[in-house]
Amino acid sequence: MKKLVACTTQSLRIVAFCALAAALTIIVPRTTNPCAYSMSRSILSVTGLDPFLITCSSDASLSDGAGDKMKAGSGGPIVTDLHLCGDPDPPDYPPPAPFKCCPPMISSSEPVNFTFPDPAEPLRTRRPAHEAGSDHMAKYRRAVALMKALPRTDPRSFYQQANVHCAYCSGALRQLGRPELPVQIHFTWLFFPFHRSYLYFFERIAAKLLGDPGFALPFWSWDVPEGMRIPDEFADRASPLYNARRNPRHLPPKVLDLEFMEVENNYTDEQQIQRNLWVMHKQMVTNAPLPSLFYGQPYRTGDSAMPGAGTVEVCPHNTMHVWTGDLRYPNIEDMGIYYSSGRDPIFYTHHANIDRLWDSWRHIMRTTRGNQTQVDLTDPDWLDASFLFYDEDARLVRVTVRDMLDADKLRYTYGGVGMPWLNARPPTSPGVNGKRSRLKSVSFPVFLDEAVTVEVSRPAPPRNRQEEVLVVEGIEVDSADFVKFEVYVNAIEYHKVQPGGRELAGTFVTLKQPGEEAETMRTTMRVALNQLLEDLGVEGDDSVTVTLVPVRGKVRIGGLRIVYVAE
Ligand SMILES: [Cu+2]
Repeated sequence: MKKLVACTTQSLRIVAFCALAAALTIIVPRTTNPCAYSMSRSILSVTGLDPFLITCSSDASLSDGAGDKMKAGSGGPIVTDLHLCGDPDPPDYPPPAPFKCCPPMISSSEPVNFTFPDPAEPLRTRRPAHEAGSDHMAKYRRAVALMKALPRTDPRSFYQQANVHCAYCSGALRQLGRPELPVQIHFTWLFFPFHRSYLYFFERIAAKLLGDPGFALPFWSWDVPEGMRIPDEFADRASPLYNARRNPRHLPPKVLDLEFMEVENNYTDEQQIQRNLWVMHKQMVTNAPLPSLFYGQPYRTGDSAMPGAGTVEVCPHNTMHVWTGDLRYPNIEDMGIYYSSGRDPIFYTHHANIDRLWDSWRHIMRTTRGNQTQVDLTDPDWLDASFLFYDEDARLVRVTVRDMLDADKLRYTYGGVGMPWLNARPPTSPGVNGKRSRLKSVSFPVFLDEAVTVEVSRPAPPRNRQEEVLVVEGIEVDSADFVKFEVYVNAIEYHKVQPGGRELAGTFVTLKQPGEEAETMRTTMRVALNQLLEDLGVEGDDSVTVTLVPVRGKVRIGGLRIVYVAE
């Protein structure tokens, strides 16, 4: 926790940063015209990678409805602009090779607004990668080979495609209107739509290079027993899908651990598969009964990065990144850290599964709560948030979240696997709640050096049925580290809970962050309680005991409270 407690250095840096930001505010007029940002353009021109001319967008090309709000300086949808791209924040440990990640600026780099594909286009069916040897895996292999063969200056090359992820999560891209703030698409409500649009263009580029308009990405179905290993194709050293920077202990036939955090467990394959199914059930069903709990927290222009992640992003998304990455590297390249994860061809199949789970979650919500259930967020700052991608013809396209809500309109679907975790409700462990009367009083904030148990009172419920949510507030972690802690409910003797059992209400996991500007990551976590309290048979209690258990890394917790949420 050296960085969290080194207050003096930290404050000096903050003062220096604020002074710089204030100076920037004077030098850089807050306008939607990126040409005004002479400083960021000069930063861009020294990044050195891209030999193309920098062209200036006109105001008109950016007028996607966000411009007026931008002038206010805060609030409004997050809008990105390639002209506001600079050096990424370096990771805390020296990377295996220096890197930059701004997309190339080609002379035609004026964004066009996204248009939907022709409804007559064949529907692409993404299929599971564990069907190794099948045609579609052979096509994916060939597509990656073709992308790798393109020159690095081509925005459709594998090198540049990998850099897209880096640019959107390593501090390289800045918020239009607030250039002192990075665009970070993780730990926010942008997580699902950003990655959907990223894969959409990646897939179409692959299809074009293959000359196969029906090409569909395979997905790594790590949530179903047959898919709970690295698919064989990725482990073939002769394949372009191979990546040397993966955990050598996790090659097939090793069964994956959806809650992995650096330490191997000694479960049998059967136990591991069962626990993986419980994790899936918690993250997809019981912990995600509301859109905000599934998608993540609001993130608008002017906001600090990483306000809070949705259930699936934290786990299994983050945990699978760490499980796949190579622990012999201190940053866990390639998959275990944001800047390099797109370099591993398995990333796109991992995220296709995340994207599939987005659709699965909507399906579950509609089948359990009725077709009229509102499954998408309705906030215009979510719907109008926009990202830039190069398409299969190397045209720069501005795409909004609103464009990405209907996979059918995007002409793709998923097939080949079911939801075996749908009814995999984890077991309870009776008699683990010890004696509340012996609890020590806790004053927040607390450093999680050891497990902390707190009695949290439940406010009087509103008359209409709403979701009761435990909010873990003011979480602070050292960005240089990756961190995991667990949240148990009514399990003071948490070590007696069956691994993966019901009292383990939630798991918090971060990936390592780039350093510099954000040495401390501040975020929040939310745990849905209705189903949990029903399963534990304690719906009538006035309070619950919450035990926070550190697993990996150092973390400070600002407080705990219970709220009721209606959506
Ligand atoms: Cu990811």
